[in-house]
Amino acid sequence: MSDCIFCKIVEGSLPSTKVYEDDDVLAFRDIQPAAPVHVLIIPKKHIATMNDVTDEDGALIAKIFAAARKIAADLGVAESGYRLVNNVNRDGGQVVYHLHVHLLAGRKLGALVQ
Ligand code: IU
Repeated sequence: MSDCIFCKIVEGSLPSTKVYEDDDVLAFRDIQPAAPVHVLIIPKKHIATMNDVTDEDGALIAKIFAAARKIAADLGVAESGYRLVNNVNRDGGQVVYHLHVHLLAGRKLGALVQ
């Protein structure tokens, strides 16, 4: 998907501040952090939204959550706590159409929905 910003980050043609990478998953700092820790965890493979995840992606989704656990531990927020968020389509507030999980932490987070 050539005009996908996150695919360009995966390819390295756009810069990012990486916090985790393996063969299938990349995580990097959000450019507009909503909390002291705000990391986006993405599959390297282009999947537009959660609606496009298939049963074959089960191991990949598990890897995204495993990465979240590791990142939370590495950044020292596992015990204090963190929130994982996936926005889907317009009403969910999705802006970038490449599947991503927000990892938010570093302060007491407020209401889930505004
Ligand atoms: P959303 O769930 O699609 O609404 O979140 C997209 C996030 O991607 C949002 O928090 C942006 O600040 C973030 N982001 C980014 O980190 N780097 C970028 O180049 C772009 C968006 I475009």
